[in-house]
Amino acid sequence: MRTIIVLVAVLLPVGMVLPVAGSEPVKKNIVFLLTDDQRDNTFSGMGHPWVKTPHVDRLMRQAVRFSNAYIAEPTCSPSRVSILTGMHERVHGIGFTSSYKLNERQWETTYPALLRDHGYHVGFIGKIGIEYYTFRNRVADKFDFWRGHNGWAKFFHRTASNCDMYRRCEADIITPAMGECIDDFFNGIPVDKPFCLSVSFSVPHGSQTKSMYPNIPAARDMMIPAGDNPKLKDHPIYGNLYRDLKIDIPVETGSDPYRFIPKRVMDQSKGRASRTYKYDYDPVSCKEHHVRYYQQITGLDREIGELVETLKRKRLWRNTVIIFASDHGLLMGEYGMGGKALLYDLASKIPCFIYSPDMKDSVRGTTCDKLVSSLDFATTILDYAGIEPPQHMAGRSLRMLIDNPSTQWRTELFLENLYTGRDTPFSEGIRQGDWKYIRMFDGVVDYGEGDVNFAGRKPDFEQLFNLKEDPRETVNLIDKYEGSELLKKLRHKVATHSETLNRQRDVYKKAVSATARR
Ligand SMILES: [Ca+2]
Repeated sequence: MRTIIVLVAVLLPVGMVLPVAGSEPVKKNIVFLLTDDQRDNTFSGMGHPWVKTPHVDRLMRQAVRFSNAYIAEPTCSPSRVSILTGMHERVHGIGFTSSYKLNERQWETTYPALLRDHGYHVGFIGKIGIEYYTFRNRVADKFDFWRGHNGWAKFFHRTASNCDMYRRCEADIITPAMGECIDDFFNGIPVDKPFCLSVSFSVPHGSQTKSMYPNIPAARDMMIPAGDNPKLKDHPIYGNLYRDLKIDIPVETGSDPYRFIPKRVMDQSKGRASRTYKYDYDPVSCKEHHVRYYQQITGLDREIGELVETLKRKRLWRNTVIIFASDHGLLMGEYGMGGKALLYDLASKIPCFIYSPDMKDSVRGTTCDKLVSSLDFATTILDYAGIEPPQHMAGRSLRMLIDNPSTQWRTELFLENLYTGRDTPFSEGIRQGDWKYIRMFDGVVDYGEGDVNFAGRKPDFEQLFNLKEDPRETVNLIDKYEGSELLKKLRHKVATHSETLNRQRDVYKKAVSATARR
C-alpha cells in the first residue's frame, strides 16, 4: 500500500488533483493575470501596429479574446475591489474617495476567499491595492502564498519602501522580479489541491514616473530617454527598444483639454495634469511615455511566456485556466489629457482573453464582441472552480460565452467612475449597440450615499458618442440628439441602473454590516 502511495506522489504532477472513483471531477487550476493601466489593443496579437508581444500572441491564438471588455471602475484600487468582489464600487463602497472600507464579512465573499474555503491553494503576487483602507499589513494572512504589496511598485523595486516582498529576488526590475515570484509559487504548490494564482503586475503603470531616475524630479524624468540611464542602456527591452520607430503620438497631445470636457467640470490644474504623474504632456514627454509604456508591455510578455512554459513543464497546462485582464486603461495625450477615471474607451476598456484547456478547437483564437464587465471575472473564476457565486455578485460567467458563443448575453452595460480626486467628476454611462451615453456630476471627495444619489439632478455635463462612426469618441453628439427618442431612452437607462444600484447598496451594506473608514 505504501508503495502505491509513493508512486502516485511521483507520477502525479503538482496541482493535478487525482480524481477518486465516484468523486467530483478534477478541479481546474486558475491563473488570473491582471495588469495595471494597460489599455485595450496593446498587444501585437490585438492589432497594435508596433509593439512586440510574441508570447501573449501565441497564448491568445489558443484562447478567446473579448474585444468589448469594460472595467467596472476605471481607477486602480476600487477596480481591484470590484474584481475581487464582483460588485460595482457604488455597492461595495470601497474607493480612494469613498467613505467605506472592506470588512471581513465582505472579504469572505471575494473569489480568493471562496476558493480557499473550497480547498484551493490560493496565491497572490503583485499589487493588491486594497490596504489603503483595510487589513493594513494583514492581507498576507488571507492567502496560502503571498508575494504582494500595496500601492504602486517602482520600476527599480529596491528603492521602494512598499516592496520588501521582492528583496529576495535576483532581478532589480519589478516585472522579472514578479516572474521569479511566479516560479516560487509553482515550486511550492501542494499535490493534493487545485490552485488559484492571481498575479497583479504593476506595469505598464510604472512607465511614467521618476522611478527610472530615482534622483531626478518626476517632472523632468519623462524628458530624458530611459535608455540614457546607465543601468538600462544595454537592456534588450528597457534600453532603446522602440526608440528608433516613428511613433504617432495622439494628435491632441498638448492641446486644449477643455474642448472635450469643460474646465468647470474638470479643472486640470487641480492636480490632474501634473501632480503624481506627468500628464501635462508635450510631444517629447508623450513620445517617451509611449516608448516606455510599450517596453513595459514587452517585458510583461516575456514573463507571461515563462509562465506558460512553466505550466507545460510541470504538466499543468491541460488543467489550468488562464484569465487575462487589466485594471483599466489610460489616456496618453488623447483629448489633451493623460490619466484615467473617465469613461472614454481608452480609460475604461481593457484587453481581455481567456484560455481554457477544455474549450472547443473551433473557438480557439476567436474574438467575442459581446459586452463584458470586469465584474464577470469573479463569477467566471468561481464557475471554473465549480463554486456557486454569492448572490451579490453582479457578473456572469464568461465560460458560457466560451462554451456556447451564441449564448443570450447582456446588450447594454452600465459604466461608472466614482473617483473624484484631482477635480475628477462623478461619471455614469451606458454602452448599448453603437452608442455610449455619459453624464457627469460635480465630484465630492469622501462621498457618502447621498452624494451618489443623482435622482432628479441635472447633469453638469453630458456626452453622446456613436462608436461605430466615431471610435475615437471625439464628436460629442449630445446637442444634435437633444429631444430625440434615442437620447431620452439612454438617459432613462442610466438613471434606472444608477437608482437600482443605490437600492442594492443599501440592502448589501446592512447584510454585511459595512464599516465606514472615516
Ligand atoms: Ca491602475
